[in-house]
Amino acid sequence: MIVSIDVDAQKTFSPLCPDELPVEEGDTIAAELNAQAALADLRVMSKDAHSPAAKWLVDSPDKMLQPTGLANADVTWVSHAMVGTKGFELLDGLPAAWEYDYCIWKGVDPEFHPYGACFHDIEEKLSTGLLEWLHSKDAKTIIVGGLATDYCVKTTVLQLLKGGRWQVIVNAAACRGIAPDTVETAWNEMMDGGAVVLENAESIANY
Ligand code: VGL
Repeated sequence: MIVSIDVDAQKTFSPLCPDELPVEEGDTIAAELNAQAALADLRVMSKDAHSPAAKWLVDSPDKMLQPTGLANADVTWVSHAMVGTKGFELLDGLPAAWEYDYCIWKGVDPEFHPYGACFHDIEEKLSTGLLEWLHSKDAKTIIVGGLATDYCVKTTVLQLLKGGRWQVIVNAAACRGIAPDTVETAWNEMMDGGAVVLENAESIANY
């Protein structure tokens, strides 16, 4: 089985939500995500699904990335992907939520701010069910794209690499990142961990 995963492809991580976490060009990846999904048998999506009661929340981007002291939320972030808001929505051009074969909402608990789609917690003890689901479907190849390269895509890819003997391919054209230096480190970490990073869905089709 080939499985395609759309990681947090939400408006919050795009210029459509300038007061949240606007990743440059974050709103341009839907076509590439659809193209990689066309190569797969099954399609999964994850969403950040946060609460206004989140303990890691700060009121300004200047106060981001400060340690929180919480076990399952490493640093502070501005409000983003609050359930029911525009930022929570999937990018235009993607399927409706119910058209995916498996969906994950993460970061629902106000004490938790996970990055990867495989675990609800940073300590990676509380499964979202994704790894178990992938095993139950006998996944052989997993193609990943989404937002943001340097946080949720990276962590999801590293969790997938540890979680099974499948091949993990990252579609670079379907990813956008927050900051150039952390994006570069993220690509290196993913490749060092064993991920195959390819330019776009067309290169994946020819791989
Ligand atoms: C993300 C930073 C904070 C992501 C989520 O989805 O990559 N990044 N929260």
